Amino acid sequence: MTESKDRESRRRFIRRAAAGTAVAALGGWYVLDDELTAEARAQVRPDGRPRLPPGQRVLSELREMGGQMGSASLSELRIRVHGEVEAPLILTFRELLELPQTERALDVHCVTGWSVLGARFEGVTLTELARRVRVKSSARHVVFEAAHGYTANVPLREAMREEVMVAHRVGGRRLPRANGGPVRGVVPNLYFWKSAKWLTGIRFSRRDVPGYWEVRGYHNVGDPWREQRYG
Ligand SMILES: Nc1nc2c(c(=O)[nH]1)N[C@H]1C(S)=C(S)[C@@H](COP(=O)(O)O)O[C@H]1N2
Ligand SMILES: [Mo]
Repeated sequence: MTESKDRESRRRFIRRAAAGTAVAALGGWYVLDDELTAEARAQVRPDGRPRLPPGQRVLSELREMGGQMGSASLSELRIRVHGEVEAPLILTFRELLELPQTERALDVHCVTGWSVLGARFEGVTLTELARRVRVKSSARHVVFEAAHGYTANVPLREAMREEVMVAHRVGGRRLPRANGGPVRGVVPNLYFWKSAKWLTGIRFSRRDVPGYWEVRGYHNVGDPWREQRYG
């Protein structure tokens, strides 16, 4: 290890320790944080639900959970917004950036038991996209479509909540490729598998179409507060 790298990792350690964060190296800096977990357990969200859903513990930052990555190319990226809509769209990355942008601190909850609190995602809200394509009244579901055929189904009502977005930045920088960059869906009020990485499309649908994990035993809806983990 070079001296500067050593110094950098020591600085990181000190920063975290000062923030009261338990630090352990587990293939990186991923730590289930008992203090943050206890803090979050004492908090209530504006909607009256506990900040931390049952059975979850807090991780200090987003972890890379794998999956079959999509292309890293920004120039070739296309996001199709289609299905049960009056005016389907195919957005380039540049066009996505030209739409009204939203930044939100969001909590995400993985079905395996970790949560990340207050990750600052930036992107375009789903309601904004829905407005532009003029979703038909017959639509009832949204299918998030991603590279290599990964999909995640979300009831339209959930997808139209104001915090649901198509994100291209997190924590003030480009969304890392391992976390779904260039673009991912973020559906914070459902388990994190519903937040499709390497997004290629948003399809509005009349019918419910169970997605990649939903046909492999995960719950069809996936509400963390009801612990809808497995179907
Ligand atoms: N395209 C795609 N999206 C995906 C997945 C995947 O395998 N492929 N895994 C899901 C699961 S199970 C989780 S927990 C989160 C993990 O996101 P992260 O790697 O940014 O933590 O992405 C979700 N989105
Ligand atoms: Mo997951």
